[in-house]
Amino acid sequence: MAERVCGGSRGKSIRCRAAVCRRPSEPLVIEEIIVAPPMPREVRIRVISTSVCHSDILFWRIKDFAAAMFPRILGHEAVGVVESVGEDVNEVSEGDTVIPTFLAECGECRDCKSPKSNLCSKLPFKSSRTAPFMPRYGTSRFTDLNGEAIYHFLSVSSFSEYTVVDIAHVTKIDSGIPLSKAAGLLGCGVSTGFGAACRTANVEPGSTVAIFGLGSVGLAVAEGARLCGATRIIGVDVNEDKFEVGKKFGLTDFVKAANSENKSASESIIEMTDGGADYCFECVGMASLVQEAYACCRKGWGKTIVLGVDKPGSQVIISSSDILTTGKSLTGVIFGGLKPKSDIPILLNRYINKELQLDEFVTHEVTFEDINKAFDLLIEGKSLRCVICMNDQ
Ligand code: CXF
Repeated sequence: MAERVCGGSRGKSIRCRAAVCRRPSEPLVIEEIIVAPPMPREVRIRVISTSVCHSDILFWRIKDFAAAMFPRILGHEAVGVVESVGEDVNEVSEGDTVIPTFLAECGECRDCKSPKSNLCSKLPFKSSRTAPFMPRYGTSRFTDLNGEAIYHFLSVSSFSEYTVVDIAHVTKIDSGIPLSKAAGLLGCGVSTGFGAACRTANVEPGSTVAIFGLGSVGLAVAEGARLCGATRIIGVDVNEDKFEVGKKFGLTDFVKAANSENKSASESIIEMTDGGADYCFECVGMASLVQEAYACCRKGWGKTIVLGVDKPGSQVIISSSDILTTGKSLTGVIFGGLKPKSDIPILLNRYINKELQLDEFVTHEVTFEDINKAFDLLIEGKSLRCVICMNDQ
């Protein structure tokens, strides 16, 4: 029978609590589940804290798409401690502090070896299926108490006291660092925004930046742009309160999206910047906003970067003559173009050195039992990040 406690659990199944998504859009149910031991090249992690990101909400809601696989354990932003490792895992050992990520870095494939890509081709990111199983074996490590398999999510599934993650998706953190609950944010939101500004766009000092969507990802773009020396950082959102929040991450101006007056956000930005922003970031996941962002990036050298996750099948329309004659570029990026194992420790050091703001993204904290409150806060636009603290086991 599965063990309830961690001591001496290596090689055995663990019985623990998880917040299971049984049906789309319904509150998660805290229930006991069984977590199998890690297979070769896998790691079983005791989750310390986790947070809800908009992608969890997107896939929690989806009813009629192939990715809607239930029951499922969502969650992909977390920090934890290694409980045990499977065979052939040398990179981490029991007791190590780790950040799991939805993006892999095997370190061996052509992409991992190239500085130009973060898209590991050995364990590739498949957005349409959102990783319902362990990536190497195509099987689940979770079962409910009736013996039914529970699907994984984005190779992380952190809404559980214990989870199993492939070693290619695990970044070891220096255990000497006093661990902040905000560290898990480096597993998705903050790295995505920060990396998009600093790595993908490579924002230069003195540049003008426009950010569509001022959630955590958008504000992490602002934080990155601020640290790169951008002089004007314009935030676009439907919620005016976001300007005040965004000032501490470097926002200098605000444009209300869809603000009537017969003027679109892109028109306002073109006027404010005398022709368009040097860099535009779409952080919502809405095709119409990608078009808006592209419309207001500067001809000749403007760059638009898409970070937001839109509904499957959604299409962006840009005229081919605009593409031909404006010289602007448009690109999308996953995880801000960062390689998790190589770059998360660098970001963490910048945080320790008090350059990169991380704690400022955590606006709320709840216990695991209250995980559904964390969903509500994000859906209502009241939180940037709500950290869910697992109880000591
Ligand atoms: C990700 C979040 C998880 C789903 C795919 C997109 N965002 C950042 O790159």
